[in-house]
Amino acid sequence: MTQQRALITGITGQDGSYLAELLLAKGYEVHGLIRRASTFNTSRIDHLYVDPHDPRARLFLHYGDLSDGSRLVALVSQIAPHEVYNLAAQSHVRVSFEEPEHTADITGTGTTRLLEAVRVAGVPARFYQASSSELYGSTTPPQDESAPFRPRSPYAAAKLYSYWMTRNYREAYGMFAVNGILFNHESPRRGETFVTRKITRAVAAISAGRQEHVYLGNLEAIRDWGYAAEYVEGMWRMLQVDEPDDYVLATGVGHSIAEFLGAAFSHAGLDWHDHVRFDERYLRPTEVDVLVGDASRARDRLGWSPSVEGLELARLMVDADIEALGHAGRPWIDTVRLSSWPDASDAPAPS
Ligand code: NDP
Ligand code: GDR
Repeated sequence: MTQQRALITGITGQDGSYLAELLLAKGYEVHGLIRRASTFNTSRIDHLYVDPHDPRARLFLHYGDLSDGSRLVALVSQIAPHEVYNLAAQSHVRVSFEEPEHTADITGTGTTRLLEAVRVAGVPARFYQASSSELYGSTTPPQDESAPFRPRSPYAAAKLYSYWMTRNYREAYGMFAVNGILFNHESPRRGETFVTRKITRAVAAISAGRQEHVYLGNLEAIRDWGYAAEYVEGMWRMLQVDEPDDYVLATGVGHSIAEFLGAAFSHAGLDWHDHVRFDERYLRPTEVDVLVGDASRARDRLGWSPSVEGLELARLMVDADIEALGHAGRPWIDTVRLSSWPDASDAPAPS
């Protein structure tokens, strides 16, 4: 069988690291786009890295940026991937209100640059676009693939443009290009400024006596939180079916930030009311109040269904952050729970 090659943008992020693990375990050669930074920014994938001089190496990293279209054309031509996963983005909703133009350039136009690179390179790659439940904005839940989009932030508006460009390349050029409309998914590798990880890190620091309070914004918002390691399996499955389509991935269960706080703090024997303070800087000019997804299409057509829901995740993340504090803050590397996916159970372990 031909060696499958995948290109992942955003490989240094939460999802990129889990997806790289999953694809390596399935035998893929994995290529990742990384940004040059003044410090190392590969901590989430360092455990996967093998020196490229080693003949067993199957993970290769390339400098590039979604702002640099000619570099994307060169890389796609050189790698000739069978699958392209576009996970890179300015992914923080609150930050997108501070940097709307940059967010439009990377989270929006960046997708077009990559789609165009695949088209211009003439590579018949299947293309995955990281679309988001933020597209639904103020739409009443439960939200499925036919629910209307009402974006409420520069981030969501940029993702909406990417969503439609992905569909347009599918319809205009016959490209196998799909949108995964993913509801919030978290893990011990979640970025530290997203609310779940901010809370679970604070719980660990407070229970270790290193911190007293954590400052948060709106505690009323409801989110449908799933486990990132399970969601990357759904991404991969979207590219394995015969016909391209768009899919929601979600647990179908919503919890408020306050409920997540309750689960996380009580897991460490603490009462969140004693430690949480309000800071208006964490409010958004326009908030998304309730996101709860309906992933029936993914269940019926892809055989995908999640097994970890929000409050269980809160406990899992608290445990991981407590453990991470114990070894000098090194990132905690959980392994993808491959055992629940039958077609991956006999795959080799990541190198
Ligand atoms: P992260 O914020 O953890 O990772 C974002 C990645 O994008 C990082 O690898 C980052 O690189 C990279 N990146 C940022 N800007 C650029 C750029 N200009 N050029 C190239 N790479 C860039 O996001 P997640 O892993 O959580 O999410 C993955 C994708 O899925 C994102 O597009 C996000 O918007 C989307 N999404 C996420 C959901 C979630 O709940 N996690 C839900 C729905 C959609 P660096 O490490 O150098 O900063
Ligand atoms: P979200 O995630 O905006 O849903 O985007 P985030 O964790 O940032 O916010 C979730 C909710 O928590 C409220 N909140 C706070 N949020 C943050 N970050 N910090 C706080 O202190 C705080 N206090 C309360 C927010 O107002 C919001 O209601 C994530 C990202 O991963 C996107 O890239 C992705 O597309 C969506 O999930 C689905």
